[in-house]
Amino acid sequence: MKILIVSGFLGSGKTTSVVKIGKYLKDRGYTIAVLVNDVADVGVDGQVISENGLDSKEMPRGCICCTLKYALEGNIALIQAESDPDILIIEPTGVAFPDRIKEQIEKMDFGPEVTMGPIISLIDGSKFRHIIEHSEYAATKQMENADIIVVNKKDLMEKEEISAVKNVIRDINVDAEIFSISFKEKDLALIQFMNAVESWLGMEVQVSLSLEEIGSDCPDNMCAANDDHFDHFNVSSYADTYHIEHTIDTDTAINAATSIMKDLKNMVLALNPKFLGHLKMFLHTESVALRISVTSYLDNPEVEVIDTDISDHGEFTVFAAVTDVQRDDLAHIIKRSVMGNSSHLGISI
Ligand SMILES: Nc1nc2c(ncn2[C@@H]2O[C@H](COP(=O)(O)OP(=O)(O)OP(=O)(O)O)[C@@H](O)[C@H]2O)c(=O)[nH]1
Ligand SMILES: [Mg+2]
Repeated sequence: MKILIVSGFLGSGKTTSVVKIGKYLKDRGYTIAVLVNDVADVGVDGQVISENGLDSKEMPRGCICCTLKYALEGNIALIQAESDPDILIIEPTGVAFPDRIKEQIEKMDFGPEVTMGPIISLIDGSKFRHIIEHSEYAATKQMENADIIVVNKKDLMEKEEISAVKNVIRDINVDAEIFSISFKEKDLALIQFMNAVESWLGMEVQVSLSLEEIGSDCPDNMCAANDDHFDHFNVSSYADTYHIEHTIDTDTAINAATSIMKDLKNMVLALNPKFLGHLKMFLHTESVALRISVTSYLDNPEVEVIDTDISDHGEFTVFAAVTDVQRDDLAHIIKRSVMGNSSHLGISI
């Protein structure tokens, strides 16, 4: 089993790329599992990944780069015992430092069959300036030790901007392979990126069998101070799940979900007009699975309709992880935005 880490700040496109990478490698004949870590109590991305036909396991409530490191070891061991895929893709939270996760894994004793693949680090190129302005140290740290860096959302950038961003990244990490990609489009860069990932996966970098203890608590106060507040990006997070009582059609689902996310965004804007992060929602009814995202104060809700074979469980999850807003405020406004639209959905709480 080879382990591939796909990291990057909140909303940079990790889940979107994990689905693409996973499907690509699956088509190439590899068996794949995905381990996805969300900061809040209820995860969203595991559902999105499963709906896209990949085996996924979710680790909510914390960050695997620190507070959940023992759970990370347990989950990798479980995946190895249960399905032992050729490739395990790990999607950490948007506030994790991927080199720390790699370090933790290298200290775990899984035997010679478990080897490390590359660290891939994504950055939303269209918000590069904003992210660096807000959290230069942490954003830099996410890219410093990556093997492959992706300037994502190229479709939202001007050509000159792409080269300028790549130049800044080159100064941060002289060794990494750097790609500019849109995971929303089929372009040559995407094929080149997939080839690079596959060639990295062909390399045997054995996980050390050192008997060294798994490192004690985070040095330099770099990891999460607790489960939902991350000092280095100053991000708080909250998520809640609601049950839909009635059957609703696709249009109603899209309208209601978009309206909830618009209201939520406006309420976050009132608390922090320049917020960065990710507001996301996953809604599954009898007829449709929807994913809705807002990744900063600059965006409008983006709705993605996912073809689904999985039967209805009539639930939806609303998740918010944003900079410079209190967790209690997030909890409050998530509830308000859902309740304000509850007549469309027949929601029970
Ligand atoms: N325009 C554009 N949007 C993209 C691209 N890649 C991802 N997105 C969108 O960006 C939003 C966030 O994508 P995700 O894949 O959920 O990001 P993430 O990094 O997994 O988010 P978290 O797990 O919450 O940190 C979604 O609305 C995606 O559709 C891209 O290349 N171009
Ligand atoms: Mg994600």
